[in-house]
Amino acid sequence: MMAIDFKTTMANAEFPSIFLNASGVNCMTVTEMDEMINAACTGGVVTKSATPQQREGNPQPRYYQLEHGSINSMGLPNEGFPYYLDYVTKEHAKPTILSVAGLKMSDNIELLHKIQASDYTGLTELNLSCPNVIGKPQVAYDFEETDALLAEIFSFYTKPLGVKLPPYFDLVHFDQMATILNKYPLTHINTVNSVGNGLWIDIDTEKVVIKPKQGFGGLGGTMILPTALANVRAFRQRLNPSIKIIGTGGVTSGADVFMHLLCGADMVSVGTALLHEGVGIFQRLTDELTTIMAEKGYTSIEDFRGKVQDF
Ligand code: OXC
Repeated sequence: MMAIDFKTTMANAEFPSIFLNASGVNCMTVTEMDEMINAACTGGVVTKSATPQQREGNPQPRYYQLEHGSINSMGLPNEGFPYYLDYVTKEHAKPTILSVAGLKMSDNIELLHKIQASDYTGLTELNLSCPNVIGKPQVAYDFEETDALLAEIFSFYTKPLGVKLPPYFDLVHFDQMATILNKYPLTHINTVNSVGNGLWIDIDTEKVVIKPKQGFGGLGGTMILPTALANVRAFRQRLNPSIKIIGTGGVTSGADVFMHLLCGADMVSVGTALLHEGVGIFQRLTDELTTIMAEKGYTSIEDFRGKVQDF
């Protein structure tokens, strides 16, 4: 099979492949982040979303595998911002994306001030969409607050910055959010975070399957693929071409990757399936995508990216 070049660039970063981990999976510790960097066919690594201080997260059990995906309510367990800033500031063989998640608006501003003042020059992604922090809503469901936050951030922030979005389910919401995002010099959006506050029940015990929030948690994996594709497609149709898209959600095969790319994704990240299969998944996805492209006579992603056809 002919090898295809999957290199891609975003802002000042040159990724050797389009594949990333979804933040939260395989990226909590230096060992896990190094494993992502060193694995075959990965583009680099996205860190676990960093909060200002180290956090234990929500009580266990907080992750459960479902037949068609997963439900989680981790609650942003992480080693704290200084740990991840230190990691990304060091030299690595592949680019890094520093994911940050303030627990309140002033945290987000403060974290970005710290990155601005630091030696880190790479990409940062502001997580506006964690559904699992008890008592905190997903920021990007509040359109006015998101607009005000980005206005404040871009009054001082000059380094490459993207945002991680929750899934939207209404075409008017895509219009409204895209109008807001298009006002700012964002490098990218990452769409979608988990589908917030699903619920699953074990019929033997008649109990919910995770402990936090009485069992409510974010859904990931195969069952959210159509939602992820819709979000990638809807934003690609509405965002300035300068804002790139990392497609996240429901990828378990090369065919799923192909669909994300047809919808307009520039890079593709993998969460639930990476957790179950390990970093070897990126070689498999690359092989499967290469086979599909070869069958169709495509030699580059640019031959079909964003070119999904209407009926
Ligand atoms: N999305 C997040 O942004 N964070 C994690 N889970 C999720 O689905 C978490 O830590 O709860």
